Amino acid sequence: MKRIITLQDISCVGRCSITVALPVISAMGVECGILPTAVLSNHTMFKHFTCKDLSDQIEPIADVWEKEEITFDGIYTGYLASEEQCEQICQFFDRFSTKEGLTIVDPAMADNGKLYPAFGEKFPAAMAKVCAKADVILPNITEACLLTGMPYKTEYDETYIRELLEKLLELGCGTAALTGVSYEPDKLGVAYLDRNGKEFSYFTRKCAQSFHGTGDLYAATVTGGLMRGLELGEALALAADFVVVCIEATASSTEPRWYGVEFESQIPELCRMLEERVKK
Ligand code: PXL
Repeated sequence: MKRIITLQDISCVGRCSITVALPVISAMGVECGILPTAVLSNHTMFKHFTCKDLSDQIEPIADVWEKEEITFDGIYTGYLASEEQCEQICQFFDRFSTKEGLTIVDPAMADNGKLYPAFGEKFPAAMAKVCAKADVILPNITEACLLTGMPYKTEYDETYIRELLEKLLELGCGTAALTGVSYEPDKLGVAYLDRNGKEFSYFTRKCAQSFHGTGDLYAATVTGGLMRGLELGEALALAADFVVVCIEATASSTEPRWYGVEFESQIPELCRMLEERVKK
């Protein structure tokens, strides 16, 4: 069984980061180790939150893993707590990434044209350095603009998306996969470009409602799919299909949308979708 390590926060309530990555990746048949970078009462889209930064734990934990010769087939990072922590995560990549292993960075820091509340203006430049270490990055359009300095647009064409992808590759990552791409009102999807010029895109129907935490659910599912041997395009498509299934399962819920998507009831469906695609 493949083993990955995911570095992101624990938001105790609100279905994001580790509370999504751990159940989803485990259900996909991949061992999921965690390195919590901060503990929050809940994610920062609620009105109030506490945050205990765990930066001082990263190095001692990494030291022990090195001593114990613990290795990972993949490293997957999400929400990070500070600019300094981004620097520490870069060092973690230098210590633990291997030629055969995969590094996946979701630069979870912004959406809908805005940085998340806990971050200052300098954060995107620090996250850009983490992206430089990745085989695959998974930004949404807002994050891609903040990482590259491109203007944020809600209406755009394929030329704009291609330019964003090219600029993202200039950060130094192997493949840039842009999420939340939409050229038609009822379609939403993902587009990637790799260093060899390979292009790919995949679209699903666009759901009427949006929920918090879908980016984390998307990145966790991509990570699980890649670790189970799917090609990048297949893993991106599986994750897009699974997020739609989860949003549709959540749509009738009366809970506010910052409680995230109901992925729990859809885990059997994820396993079914995955096994069908792994066999092909
Ligand atoms: O879903 C991304 C995310 C993860 N972790 C924390 C967040 C957010 C988005 O707001 O606040 C703590």
